[in-house]
Amino acid sequence: MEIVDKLLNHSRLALSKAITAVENEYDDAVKIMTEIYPHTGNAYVIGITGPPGAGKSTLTDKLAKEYRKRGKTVGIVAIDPTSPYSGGAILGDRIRMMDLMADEGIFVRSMATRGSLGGLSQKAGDAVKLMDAYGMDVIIIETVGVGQSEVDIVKTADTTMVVVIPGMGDDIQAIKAGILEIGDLFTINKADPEGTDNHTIEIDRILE
Ligand SMILES: Nc1nc2c(ncn2[C@@H]2O[C@H](COP(=O)(O)OP(=O)(O)OP(=O)(O)O)[C@@H](O)[C@H]2O)c(=O)[nH]1
Ligand SMILES: [Mg+2]
Repeated sequence: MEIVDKLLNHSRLALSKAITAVENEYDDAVKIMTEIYPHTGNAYVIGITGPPGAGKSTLTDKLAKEYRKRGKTVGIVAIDPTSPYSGGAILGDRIRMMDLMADEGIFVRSMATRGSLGGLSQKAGDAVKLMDAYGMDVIIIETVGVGQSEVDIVKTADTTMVVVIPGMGDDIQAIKAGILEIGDLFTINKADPEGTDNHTIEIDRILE
């Protein structure tokens, strides 16, 4: 297919269109995925999840910049949270990542949940494969980890990072069943206030 040839030849427009095809379940989506499949499997995939406002986008931005410094290309799939959690987050993410978009070695794509997460983990997974086939060295998926679907989205990553913030002990208990079990890395973010060491101990105890 022409779109696949273009994508493999590093056309950002073709990559963008292919993700749109997958996202909207266009007729050619399955064929695109079949054709790109042999070109996948080279990227390192990082899943970042955690509660709303924990600082996931900020970390994604910094990680992407650090990888660029080391000469790696980076794809970012940001799953937009649904409105009950943070209505302004979509715009916030886009603005924060604006300076990344000027860099040819970075490709940022937001995928909306549109109120339902049905099928989204498959679509996000396909978006990752498309960026992989395009040739991105590292792909970061950011999602707000509050339920099973979000967990499904990140658990296929090579490394999964759960971002938590101090002083959310009860919340951690509540989300334990979902996200704490899938984390390879636990990042205690916004660690400026006092008592952060206690938080580390708290997480250690929950993980036992
Ligand atoms: N004090 C402090 N603030 C931070 C830190 N990291 C991020 N923030 C701020 O916290 C706010 C939320 O950060 P985001 O990176 O948007 O958090 P997020 O987890 O992506 O948020 P959602 O995608 O809406 O769930 C922003 O105003 C950041 O500037 C940190 O380490 N310390
Ligand atoms: Mg975010």
